Amino acid sequence: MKQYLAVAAACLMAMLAACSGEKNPAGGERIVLGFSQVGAESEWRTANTESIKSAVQEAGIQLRFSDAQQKQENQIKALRSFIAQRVDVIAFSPVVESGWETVLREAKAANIPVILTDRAVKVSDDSLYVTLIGSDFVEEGRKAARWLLEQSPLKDGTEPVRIVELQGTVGSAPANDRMKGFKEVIAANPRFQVVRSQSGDFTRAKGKEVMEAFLKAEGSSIDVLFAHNDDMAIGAIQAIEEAGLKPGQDIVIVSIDAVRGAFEAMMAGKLNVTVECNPLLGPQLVDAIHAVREGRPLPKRIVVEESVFTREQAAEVFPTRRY
Ligand code: GZL
Repeated sequence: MKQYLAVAAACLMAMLAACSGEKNPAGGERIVLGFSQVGAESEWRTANTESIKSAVQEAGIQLRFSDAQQKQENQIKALRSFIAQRVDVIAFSPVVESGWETVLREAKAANIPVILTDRAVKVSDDSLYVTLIGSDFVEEGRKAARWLLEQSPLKDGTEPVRIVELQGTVGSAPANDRMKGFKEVIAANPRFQVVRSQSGDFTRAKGKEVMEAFLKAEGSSIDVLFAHNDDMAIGAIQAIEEAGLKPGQDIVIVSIDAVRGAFEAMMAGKLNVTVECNPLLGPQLVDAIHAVREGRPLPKRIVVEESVFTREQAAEVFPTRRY
């Protein structure tokens, strides 16, 4: 009986392997990865997608890619489709933190490991995913506030410093955590107060639109803009200039991501500082996929190292930037 079961199991594995894709260049069974990406909302996201696609291709992994256009329902549909296709591994960058428990349980029931890239999920059972590869967004928010309190032109003086905040996508881990880290550090100096805070959804267009509303409401009393990403900061810069004010001077601007557009704005004197958020997660995702397939243990959290770049450094650093 035992022999019969062993043969049956081997046949089943061979069938599953056969339907999961062709041979890889090395001659083994080609790994099939289902990847659900948030969208294409920012320079950061474009660089993140390029890093993942090129690393996966270089590793000979077959990629099934889905762009959710920043909609959670599209990501859930994509994950269900990957489960139905019986891919070997699922990876995704969750557009928001909550609402994943059911579909992640379906993936677990189908014995398909799930790797999170970039953003976290809130679930009751963290065995529903293997690991999260991404930045510490709370620390990014802290770094932005520390620059403001310790290095910005406003660090000295007695006058109140009025801050407006462009939040990322509502409910997303980077928006929640960057806000948390920023607030935690500015609480040390009561001169610094966030007077308005609203989501610009991580896009240039929405960032400009919300900054226009801030300027209409607050006029020239705004001292600082804290933007959760460079794309919203770049949109806001346009609004500030159209209001006849000088971005980076009349309004100090601190942002996050450190994408190419931010360096160009800093070199033009229109952005004061950007906190790096590294999107080049492709190689680490491939390493995690191989570890999962080979049964090697992985830490629950793989954090990427990051810096802070000021306007004064921009010209020197820009040629070395990879995204
Ligand atoms: C951060 C990432 C954020 C970026 C934005 O890891 O999730 O989403 O900061 C992007 O530019 O849209």
